[in-house]
Amino acid sequence: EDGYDLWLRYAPLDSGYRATVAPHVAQIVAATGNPQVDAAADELARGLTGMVGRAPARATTAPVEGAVLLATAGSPLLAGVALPFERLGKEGYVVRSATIAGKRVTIVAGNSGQGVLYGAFRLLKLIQTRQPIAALDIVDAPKLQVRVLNHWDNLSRSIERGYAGLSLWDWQKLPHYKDPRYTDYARANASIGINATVLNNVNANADILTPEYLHKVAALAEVFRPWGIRVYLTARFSAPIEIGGLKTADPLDPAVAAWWKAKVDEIYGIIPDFGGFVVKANSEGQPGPNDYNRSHAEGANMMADALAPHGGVMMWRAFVYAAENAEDRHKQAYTEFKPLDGKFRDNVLVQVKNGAIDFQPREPFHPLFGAMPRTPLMMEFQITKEYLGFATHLAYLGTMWEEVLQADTFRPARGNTVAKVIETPVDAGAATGMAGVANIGNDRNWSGSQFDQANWYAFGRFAWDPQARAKDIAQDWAAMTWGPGAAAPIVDMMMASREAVVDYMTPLGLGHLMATGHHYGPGPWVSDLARPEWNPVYYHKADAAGIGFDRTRTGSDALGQYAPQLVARWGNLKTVPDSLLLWFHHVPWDHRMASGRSLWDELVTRYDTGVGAVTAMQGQWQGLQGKVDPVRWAEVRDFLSIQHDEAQWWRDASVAYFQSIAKRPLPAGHAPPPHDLDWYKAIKNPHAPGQAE
Ligand code: BDP
Repeated sequence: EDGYDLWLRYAPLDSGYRATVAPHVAQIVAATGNPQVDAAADELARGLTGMVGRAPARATTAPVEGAVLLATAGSPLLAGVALPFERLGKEGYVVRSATIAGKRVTIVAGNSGQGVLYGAFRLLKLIQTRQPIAALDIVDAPKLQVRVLNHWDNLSRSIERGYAGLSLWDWQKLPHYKDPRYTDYARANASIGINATVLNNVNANADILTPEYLHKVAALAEVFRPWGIRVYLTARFSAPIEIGGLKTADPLDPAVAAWWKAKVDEIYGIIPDFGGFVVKANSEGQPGPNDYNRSHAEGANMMADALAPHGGVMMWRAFVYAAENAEDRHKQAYTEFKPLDGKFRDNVLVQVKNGAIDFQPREPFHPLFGAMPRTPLMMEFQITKEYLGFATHLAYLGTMWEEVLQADTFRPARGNTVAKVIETPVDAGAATGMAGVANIGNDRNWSGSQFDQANWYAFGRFAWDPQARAKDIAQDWAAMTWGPGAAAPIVDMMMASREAVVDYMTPLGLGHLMATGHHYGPGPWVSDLARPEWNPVYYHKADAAGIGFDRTRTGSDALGQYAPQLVARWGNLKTVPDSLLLWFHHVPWDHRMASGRSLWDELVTRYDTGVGAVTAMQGQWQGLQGKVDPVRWAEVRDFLSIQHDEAQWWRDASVAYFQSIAKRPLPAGHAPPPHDLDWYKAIKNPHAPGQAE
């Protein structure tokens, strides 16, 4: 095993459990003709063959004792059975044990083929995780409508911030050759409820919208369709100029609107179930409506109007910060978007990043959540670990996502968590969604490491249910991916892993301290980049007096963008959690922490705690030797040793640098960095993967 099979390994069951399953999976009955029901039946057959050891019989009618029945509402197969279709929505399912015409069967039903498909994967998961399946009654439906991966894939097949090889999309061979891997990609996504994919980078190339590429995109859409996945594209705002021959991309120019309308009509002519667009506008050099003194709403609405007649969705990113803007970067998206609340069309989803700044190992939730009650907001998580050690460091992001989703916005009142904000439609017709920046490439193991598969998996689960719990998800993933016997210690490793990264990279609310270019190694000293907010010194503001970014009223007052309850809690040194201390406050080095240590001593202690946590993971993994398959085991062992060395590097470089400013001795029992600061500063990493093109 090399990881290619992901969590869909379908390894043989032990005989005891198999004996309880086999009588309930004797036959698969599915009326054919619905491509998604057919996909469900094929997947079920594949999974059962692997796990039970023999292929179940297939039929279209006449279930035998122990059949699994796959059917949509209204199917004659379900005649006489009352099922709660009204609770399932478009994509939900019921999995229920029942007796039909004297035969015991398991029903997997939905209002659509897609619901049936998700139900089939649920049944497979029950077996993969060794649950009893004799008396099932499960009803489930996704809480969000658009559950989408954002691939940051360039047409050259390089991937921005991707650490798992090249893009899966082999544009040169498409549309003629459809790599079988596209189907496996779609299966994996369907298994976790992902129903949409944006194929290309948010830093977009307009060529994707030319007919040549649209036919290639159509070929992918065709492969994905039976798996319930719609294709979306990023649209470069200046495409009317670049590929349309117009002189302007001004959203209020009728010729521009007409160009987009014709372009969208053309796309739907080629891809009838095309999902829509994602746009990154006026951010990091991308063109946008501000170039013409138009607002983000005017830009988004113009494109949304072109999509609306086809049912298309316009995902407009709120990740904006401008070179000429001296405002704290934390504040800029809120400043720009909050006044636009209620001004976006119904089919616009404003896509808000996790963290006001940029996907750091820990940030407070983005203040836009809860602040735009009349605008559909979708969450954007980064699955690819740009700021958490790429694919080589083991960091399970489920805990981070749960922390953010369960954060209380206190808007309009206590209890309105980020999860509730994104799952509650702002009005009857409004869309909901969650986006994840994909960590997938053409590496055999898809994600660049075995454990990064867990983040892809967890993203799907949270997009299905933002109230899900990281631990439950880790348990399922570990059991399916490594086998139920190995799951418990693996879950322990996963649950502690993200905090370890926080500790050895950016403890106590620090953030964005990465070296130039690659975001991999430490560079807290960097101060020579063109824009102030690209420099780590901008974020930590360490000086002789202390460290941290004063974002209270005496500083940038970014804190003022949150609800008053949070202003009170986070604005007070006595009540702000340690985890956000330096995010919001500039704190004297000798400040007394809850632990009783001085801030300086605490900082050093945290760095060492982080390194120690990686040592602990190495020990836990050692204990799994022989309990999981050898090739994957060895790979993880070796990656953990990379992580250990690099955690130490982060710790040593950071301690050396901050000590040069704090000018305090290390607390007792903490070793000095083995080299001087200049040695760490001299380390360059010019070939770190995943750099921007
Ligand atoms: C930043 C990445 C950059 C992306 C940008 C974005 O470093 O490569 O283009 O996010 O989300 O974190 O647009």
